[in-house]
Amino acid sequence: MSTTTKEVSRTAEDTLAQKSRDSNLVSGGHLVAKALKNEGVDTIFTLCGGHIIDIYDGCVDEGIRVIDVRHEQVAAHAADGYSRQTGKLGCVVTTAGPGCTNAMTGIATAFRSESPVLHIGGQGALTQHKMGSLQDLPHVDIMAPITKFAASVSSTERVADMVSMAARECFAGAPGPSYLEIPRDVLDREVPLDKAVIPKPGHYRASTKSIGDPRDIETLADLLVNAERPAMLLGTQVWTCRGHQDAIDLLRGLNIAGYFNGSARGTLPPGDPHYFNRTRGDAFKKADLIVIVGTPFDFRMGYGKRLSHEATIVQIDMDYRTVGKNRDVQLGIAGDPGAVMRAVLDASTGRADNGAKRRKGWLDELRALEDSKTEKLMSLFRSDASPIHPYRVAWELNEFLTEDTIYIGDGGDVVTISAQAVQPRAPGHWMDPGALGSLGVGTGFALAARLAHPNKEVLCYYGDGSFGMTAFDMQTANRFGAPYIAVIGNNSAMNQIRYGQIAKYGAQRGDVGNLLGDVPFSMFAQMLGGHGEEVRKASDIAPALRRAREAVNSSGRSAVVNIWVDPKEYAPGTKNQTMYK
Ligand SMILES: Cc1ncc(C[n+]2csc(CCOP(=O)(O)OP(=O)(O)O)c2C)c(N)n1
Ligand SMILES: [Mg+2]
Repeated sequence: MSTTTKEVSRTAEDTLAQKSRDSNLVSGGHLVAKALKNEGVDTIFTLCGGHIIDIYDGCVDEGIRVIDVRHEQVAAHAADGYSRQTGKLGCVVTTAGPGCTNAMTGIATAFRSESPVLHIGGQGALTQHKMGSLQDLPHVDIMAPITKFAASVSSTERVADMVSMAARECFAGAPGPSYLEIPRDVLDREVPLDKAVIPKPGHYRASTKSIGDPRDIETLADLLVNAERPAMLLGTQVWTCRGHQDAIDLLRGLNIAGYFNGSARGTLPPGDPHYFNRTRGDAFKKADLIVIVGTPFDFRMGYGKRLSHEATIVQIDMDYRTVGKNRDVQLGIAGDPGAVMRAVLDASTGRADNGAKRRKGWLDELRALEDSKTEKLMSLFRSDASPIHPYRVAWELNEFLTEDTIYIGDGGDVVTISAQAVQPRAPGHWMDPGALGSLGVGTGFALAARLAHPNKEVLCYYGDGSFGMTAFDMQTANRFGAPYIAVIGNNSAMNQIRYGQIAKYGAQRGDVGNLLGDVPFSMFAQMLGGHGEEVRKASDIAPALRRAREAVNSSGRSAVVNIWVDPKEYAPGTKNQTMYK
């Protein structure tokens, strides 16, 4: 150690000693960490910057894990993913200016997916307000339209109070993100501990497990008990509010056909008598009662237009504003989906006849249709074609999943196709970007899922376009002992968009702005010390996946299986351009 270094470290020690003497003082960054701890946050995702370092120092004191990534977009997706996996508040901390703007896609994704994520961002000192300080931007104005709450903190005494306030806002109605800007001098300043407002854990929140109007519970119980052909669609909120067991009990108790989308995929495993997958459109045309739970009538639902006009429609949602939007409903309930479904089950139990037996024929009819639809897809799923058919990859992925594999889809056409085959085996084991459709979510989600569940396997299926967006944080996953299996459906293009271009402008002019070239991504994993391989034959997919699993488990490094798929094959939705309809 040189003399200068010694001097520096002695000075640092002195400062620390000084700090411990002034234990009645607390800085803004330490107040952030205290409030996060009180909120149950055990991990923050971040990329450093001079404006925010005092938060890290506070996290050291509070025992909060600091996961530093290489791009703020990944930090925000990881905070979202961590929240999805733990059921608690996710937290991303970014520096001022570009730190904030880089994280915006992740926050916007959480906004459209209704994930409770707190984004804390740095800002120039209040004393330099509007003077043109480094990285100064109007963060609050920028973040307001994509958050439930966006504010700046103007006094150190209020830092913890406002962190708690922003966190509370994340859980108002349907969850979502909040943004809190903390100017540098507010964050660094020390104030007497007894002057700081620190809401007491467990004393600044109400339960949000509302059942709505109790009379509506009775009405819905009546409707369900009397329905001949009921179908339920369970969406992301069912998982967000951890209402999956309530959903399962209701489906089983009343013998109802269940369909699942978004994060609710995996609520029931394939093979369960109440799990249906391929017949949603048929059920929605023929059902006499359709109950939509925790998912809006947005583009994924054809804005509600594809539901039978003869059926009685019931919508349950955490957001009052979502109920009845885009599509009339006969009954709307604003409340916690799990609590509502439990109350409806309770209200229908004990009735002389809950209609369960009567519905056997309806479920049998759907099951037969379901089986014949699967049968029709089998030739694609089993295809030996060369180049590899993307349906075959999807099928192999499904075969490969275990009860403990968290599956993440991040890509265009290949991932759309995978949704037809991949059926997660347990609740919470499916992650997708949600309604924002943001490519690049995969790496942050994978990192977060593995950190939240160190004993589970994480597999992310990427398109080659998506992989290129955020893959560098695979190194972060390796660095923090959170390795995962990356599978790439590589068609050397942004194929989902390319299809529409070719259809509209012809083959000659259709390849503009969408060809990516052939990249042997296996070498990327190898560069990071992990296992990587290229797959060009359908029969090689399964063994390659097994080797990747073994390599991740034995080396602690992420693996890449780069599968070359046929760029001329597309998903039916891509061919019909249904995403724009
Ligand atoms: C961040 C972002 N940019 C652009 C798009 C538009 N987009 C949707 S699918 C797609 C192609 C994705 O390519 P790839 O991941 O390789 O999957 P492929 O369609 O080729 O299977 C693009 C660019 C988007 N959804 N998100
Ligand atoms: Mg591609």
